[in-house]
Amino acid sequence: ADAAALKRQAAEAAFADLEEGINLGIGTGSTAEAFIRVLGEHVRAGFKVAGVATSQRTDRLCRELGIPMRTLDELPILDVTVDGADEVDGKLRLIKGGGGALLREKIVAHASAKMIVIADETKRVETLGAFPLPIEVNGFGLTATFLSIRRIAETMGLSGEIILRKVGDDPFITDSGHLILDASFGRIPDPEAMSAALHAVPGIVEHGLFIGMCSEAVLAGPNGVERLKS
Ligand code: DER
Repeated sequence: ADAAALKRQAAEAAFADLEEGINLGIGTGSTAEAFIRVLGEHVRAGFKVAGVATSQRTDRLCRELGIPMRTLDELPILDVTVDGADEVDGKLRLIKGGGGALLREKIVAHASAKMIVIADETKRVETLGAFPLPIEVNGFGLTATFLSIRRIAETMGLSGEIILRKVGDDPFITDSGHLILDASFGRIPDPEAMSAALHAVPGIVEHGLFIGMCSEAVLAGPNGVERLKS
């Protein structure tokens, strides 16, 4: 099955778990978009739901497809968030942020009783970190923040490129007006320590390590759909 088919299989499997009438956080990225299209079909067939988007891009697509959308301020307590991931390890720790929406994704996931991650099984890893870790940073004092991240990596015996994400020649700007540094550490043996160290740096707004947030991963592969539960 091709990548698009696997994304749709994971999306349909996740949708099957959803009860009618829930307050639903809706993720960002190509797998999340496959889920949005599945959700849109069911909404058109009468499925009741109130959606809260994790990005302007997701909000636009949901509204185009007729999914009733609310803001997180209108619905600050969500039942479930369905979102993609760049990597999932055996403890359901995630790297997210490939799509540049990690801050709002993490805020929405944190406001949700459950977080279901949907992905094709190639996202399943033994150790997080092959995918460059997205780090959302304030533009003020960027070089100082960069140096802090490099120092943290060095104390953990890690090294690798830390680059400013760009769109063409311009820096990528997130929905919340921040910049993103992508840190290629190769592997992150202690994600909890890395998360805590990054959170201690004032110029870092948030990072793409999601620890203790994912309740279930729905992974689609050539042999069907596998569910990993925490
Ligand atoms: O940016 C994100 O966090 C996305 O969810 C990303 O992690 C997964 O995007 P994909 O479904 O397009 O691979």
